[in-house]
Amino acid sequence: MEGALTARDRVGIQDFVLLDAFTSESAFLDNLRKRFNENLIYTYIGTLLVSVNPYKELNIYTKKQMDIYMGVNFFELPPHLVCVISDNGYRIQKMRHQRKYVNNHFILISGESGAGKTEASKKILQFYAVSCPKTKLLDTVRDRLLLSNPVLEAFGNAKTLKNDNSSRFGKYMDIQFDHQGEAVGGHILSYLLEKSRVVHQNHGERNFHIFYQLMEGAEDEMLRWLGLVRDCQKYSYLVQFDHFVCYVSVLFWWPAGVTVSFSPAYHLAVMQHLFGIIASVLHLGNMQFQTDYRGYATLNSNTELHWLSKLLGVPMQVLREGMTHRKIEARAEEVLSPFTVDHAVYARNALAKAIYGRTFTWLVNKINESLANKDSTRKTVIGLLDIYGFEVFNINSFEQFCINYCNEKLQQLFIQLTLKSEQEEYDMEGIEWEPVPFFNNKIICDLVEEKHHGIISVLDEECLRPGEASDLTFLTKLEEKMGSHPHFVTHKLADQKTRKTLQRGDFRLLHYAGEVTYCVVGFLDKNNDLLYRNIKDVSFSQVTSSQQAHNPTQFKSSLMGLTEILTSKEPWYVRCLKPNDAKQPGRFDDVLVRHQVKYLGLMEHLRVRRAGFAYRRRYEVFLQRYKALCPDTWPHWRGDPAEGVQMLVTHLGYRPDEYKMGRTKIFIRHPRTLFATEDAFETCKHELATRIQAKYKGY
Ligand code: AD9
Ligand code: MG
Repeated sequence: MEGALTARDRVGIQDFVLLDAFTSESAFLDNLRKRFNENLIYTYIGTLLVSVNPYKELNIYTKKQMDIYMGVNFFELPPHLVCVISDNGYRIQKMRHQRKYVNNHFILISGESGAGKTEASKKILQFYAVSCPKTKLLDTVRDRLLLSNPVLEAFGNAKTLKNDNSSRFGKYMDIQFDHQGEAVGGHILSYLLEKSRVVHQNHGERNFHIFYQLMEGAEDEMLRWLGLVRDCQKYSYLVQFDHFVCYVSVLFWWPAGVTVSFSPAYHLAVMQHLFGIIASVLHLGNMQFQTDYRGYATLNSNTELHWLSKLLGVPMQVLREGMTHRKIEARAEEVLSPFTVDHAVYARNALAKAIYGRTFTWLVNKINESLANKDSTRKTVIGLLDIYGFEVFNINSFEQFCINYCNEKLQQLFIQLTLKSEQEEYDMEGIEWEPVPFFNNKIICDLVEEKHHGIISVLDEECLRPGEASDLTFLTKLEEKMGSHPHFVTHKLADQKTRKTLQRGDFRLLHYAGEVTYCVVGFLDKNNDLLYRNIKDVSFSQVTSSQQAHNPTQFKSSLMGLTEILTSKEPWYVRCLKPNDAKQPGRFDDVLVRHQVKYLGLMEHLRVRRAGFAYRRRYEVFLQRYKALCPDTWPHWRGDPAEGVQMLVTHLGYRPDEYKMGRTKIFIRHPRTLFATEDAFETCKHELATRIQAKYKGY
C-alpha cells in the first residue's frame, strides 16, 4: 500500500474525480503537471478525457498498445485516447455477437490552436483502422478514411504563429459501421475554409501547405508544364515563405490520392487538373496591373495570362477582359465597366480565393464520393469533430471572429450536453442530485447570432446597403445595438482605462475563453465574399460549384446543422490543453494551462461530476473488478449482479449515505470510498501475486 501511494504521488491521479482536494485549481494543476512530467499526457474527469500536448512523439500509439485497450473496461487501464473509443470499439465488437445496434456517438475534440485536436483525431482514426475486423470492403473504406487526411491537410492546413500545422477549416467526419461492426462508409463535412490565407498571410505565417508541397515535391517536368519555377520567392502569394520545412511531401500524398480517387488514368487526369488549378492561383497572384492614360487598369504583361489560359482552359482575351472589367446589366443589356488598379487587384484576389475555395469543396466532394456507402440499411455512426481552435492574435480579423464564434458554440453544446446527460442519468436511475452553478456562455452566443440583434445580423444588414455601408458604419451600428452588453466593448463605449487598450476601429468581445479585440477592417468585404460576375462566369465552368459556407450567415446555419447532428448522438469529449506557447516538449507553463483549465470549464465539469455522485458503475463491471474482496462473491457470483454488489459493499463496510443503488448502476458519492476500495483491491492483487510467487519458489 505504501508503494502504491508513492507511485500515485509521483505520477498523479489518473482521474480528477478521485483527487482529494478536488475543489482547488492548484491541486488540479499539480496533478496535471505531475503526470505531464512523467509523459502521462491523458487524465480523466470521469468519462471526459483531458489531454496535454507533449510536443514530442510518445510510444503509446503502437498497435500493441492499442490492442491492450481493445475490449477492456474504460477504467481498468491508464487513461488513453483510445479509451474514448475503445468503449465504443468494445460495444461494436460485442454487437457483432449480439447482432444489436448501439447508439450513435460523436467525439468532440476541443481546445485552442495547437493543443493537439487534429493529432488526436488522427490517432482515433488510426485506432479504428487497427481495431476493426478486416474484410476486403473494410480495407478500402478504412484506407480511404486514413488517406483522406493528408490530402485534406495539404489543402486545408497551414503554418500559423500558433501551430505549424494549423487546421484552417473545420471538419466533421462520420464513420459508418454496419450491423457486424465493420466500417462501411464515411462522410466529411467541412466548415468555413480560411480562404483569405491564399492571398495574404500574417508575418511568420504561411499559405496552405499544398503550394509548398507542389513547389518542393513536383518533378521538374511537371513544374515546366505548370509554368512554375522552383522558388517560392518568385510568387507574390508565397513571398512570406519562411523556410519552414514541409513535412508532408507531395510524393507522399500523391499515391494517397490514388486510393481516394478512382481508376489510375482518371486519377492522373484529376491530379494534373488539381495541380493546374493550384498553379493558376500562383500565376494569378503574380498578375500586375498599371494605370492607363484614362486612369483604368491594364495588365503589365501577358505571361501570367498565357499560363492561366492554358491551365484553366479559358481564352486569353476573355480572361483579360474579366480581369480588367466588370460586367454590368443595364436595361437588359450587358455593359463592360473598366476597373481601376485597386479594383483589379481586389478582383484578382477574389478570384484566387474563390478558385481555391471551390477546389477545396470539390476535393471534399470527391473524397465523399469515394467513401460513400451505397447500402441504405441502418447503420451505427460515429462522428469525429475536429475544428479550428480558439485563436487570439495581436490583430484579429473576421476569420478569428468566425473561428472563435464556432468554439463558443461548441462550448455551449458541451455545457448543454454534460449537464443534460448528467441529469438524465440520475433521473433514469431514480437518483436525486443537486445542480452545480456554472458559467453559461449562451449570453455570448446570443450576442453573436441572435436574430435581428446579434453581430452577424447587423453585419448582414450592412452588407445589404452597398455603397452606403462601410466597416465603420457597421461598427457604429454595433455600438448602438450592443451598447450596454456586458460582453461587448468598443473605444467609444469603454471606460477610460480600457479605452487606452482599444483602437477606434476595434470591438472587443469577452469570449468564454478570454477577451479578443477584433479590427473591423475588411468585415463587410469578407462577409460579402464579392466576386465580380464576369470573372465568375469565365472561371467556374472548370470547378464544381460549392455548397460550402462562405460567410457567417451560412456558417451560422451550418453550425446549427452541426449542433443538430451532434445532439442526436451520444457525446464523448476530449479536451486538449496546450502546455506552452513555444511548441516545446517538457515545458509546462502554469499560467497558460491554468487559463485553459478555467475557460474550458474543467473545474465546473469536475464539480458536476462530484456534486451528486462522483462515480457510477454498472453492477456487472463493479462486481467483476472487486469480487475478490468478498468471500461471498469470490471467485464467482451467480445471482443478480445488484445483489452481489450489495453483498460486496456491505462486506466492505460502505455506510448507507456513501452510495446509492440505481436501476443498473451503483452510485458512489465520494471518490474516497472508491479510492479505498481500489487500494484494497491493489493490496489484494499484490498479496495474491506474492502467494503465487512463494508457491512457485518452492519448486
Ligand atoms: V489548430 O486549432 O488546428 O491550429 P490543433 O489541431 O489543436 O491546432 P495539432 O493537433 O495540429 O493542434 O497539434 C499541434 C502539434 O503538436 C502537432 O503538429 C504535433 O507536433 C504536436 N502534437 C499534438 N498532439 C500530439 C501528440 N499526441 N503526440 C505528439 C503532438 N505530438
Ligand atoms: Mg487542427
